Amino acid sequence: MLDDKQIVELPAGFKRPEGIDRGKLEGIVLDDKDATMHGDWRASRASSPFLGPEYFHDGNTHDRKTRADFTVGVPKAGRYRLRVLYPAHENRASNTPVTINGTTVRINQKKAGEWIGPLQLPRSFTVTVGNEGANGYVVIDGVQVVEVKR
Ligand SMILES: [Ca+2]
Repeated sequence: MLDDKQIVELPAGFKRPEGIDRGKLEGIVLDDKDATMHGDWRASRASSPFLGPEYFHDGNTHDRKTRADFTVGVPKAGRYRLRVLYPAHENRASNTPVTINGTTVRINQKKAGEWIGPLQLPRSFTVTVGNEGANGYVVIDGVQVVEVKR
């Protein structure tokens, strides 16, 4: 039996049952760890499902300094739709700002990730999730980008 105080390390490659396997998602999928994070992001696993080992939230600070920049590379310029991945919850912001290649839209994180687009995008672009003006927790778990074929 394990002592209560003992910390159990999960073996490398172990997948938590509530986690999303990025290999099963369509398109290009970045995890939060692939982003360049600025400010005060806090790791959590309290809500599920989530991608990879965890997700991050901003502590509901709407401090305007906490943001994450996902640099996305796609095979060719074209039309893509994308969504920010996060476990939805009632305490999330309903107006989280997401800036894609310079254009800002607001997403409702109380509900599961809605697709944004299709957008005409270059081979490399940035998806920034910030917390300026947010009215609840801003949460990042990953970004999914899917080509829109005619
Ligand atoms: Ca994640």
